[in-house]
Amino acid sequence: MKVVCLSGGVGGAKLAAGLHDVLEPGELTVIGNVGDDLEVLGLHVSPDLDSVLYALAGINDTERGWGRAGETWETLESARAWGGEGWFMLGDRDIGLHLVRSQALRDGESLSGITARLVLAAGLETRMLPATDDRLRTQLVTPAGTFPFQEWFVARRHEDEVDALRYDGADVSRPAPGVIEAIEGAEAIVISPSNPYVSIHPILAVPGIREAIEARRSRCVAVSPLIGGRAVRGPLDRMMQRLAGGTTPAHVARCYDGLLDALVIDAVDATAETDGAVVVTDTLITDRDAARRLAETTLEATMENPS
Ligand code: FO1
Repeated sequence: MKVVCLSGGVGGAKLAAGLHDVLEPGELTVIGNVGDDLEVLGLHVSPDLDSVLYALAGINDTERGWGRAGETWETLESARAWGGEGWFMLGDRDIGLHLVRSQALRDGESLSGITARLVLAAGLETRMLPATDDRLRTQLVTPAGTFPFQEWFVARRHEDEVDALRYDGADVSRPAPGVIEAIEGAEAIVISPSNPYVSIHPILAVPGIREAIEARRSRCVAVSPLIGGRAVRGPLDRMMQRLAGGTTPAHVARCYDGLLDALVIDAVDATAETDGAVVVTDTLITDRDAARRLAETTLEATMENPS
């Protein structure tokens, strides 16, 4: 069964790992958000692609949610001591990947090209595609000014309320090679339980991607990132209140207007306001087993007409 998963952030990586486990090798294509990418200490960092790569390979830090397990921070400490930027926590093991990717990009390789090589080096058969090889950067418009994603999220601890978002570069970006073909050839499309505004909308902002999903022949199912109106982690509930006017499953579904055949929601939301078909299950991904169970339920929802 060919499955495409749109993924960003920690929730995306968790569900992608579950899908990876329950599907046959080679059946899954993950399309990852690049709106969070940044250049820091001369390195190109693609946090959302890396979260998926590390989770699939089983080398992710499950406590922190991002980066590698068993991480040390000597290089960053040294850089800080030499007057370098120290606000974005790059671990020693993580930096190894950023060095390889940054060199490849400097040598003219595309982001999708180097991502494919990293996946191969990790021994994975899942396909991982950045939404675009072009420069696309999410900007948060707040009462305190407009900030690139990581500056708002990490440096300013996402404390500023968000009035609007911009996906700089999206209008002139092109889908990375293979993205449209993967969507067109998919037998199921899954939108992971990621923040719609900062993780999924930047993918959909790449011209051609939303249109390809709208024209799908397969079913498209999203997993709600909210449980009982609250984000599992991060600022999504506050953002939804301000930008969408609420945090019910109906508000989540409206973030994906025209794209969904069903929304997978948690049992605690079973009686909340919905908009369209819903599938009710336990959506909290506490470990890899929970990820597999949610992946299976989500795939079932892509195969049948839920009531
Ligand atoms: N998140 C933080 O809250 N603080 C950090 O210093 C930080 C560093 C970091 C380094 C590499 C990486 O792949 C992810 C990192 N993250 C950090 C997570 C990242 O900011 C977010 O999880 C995603 O961008 C949200 O989608």
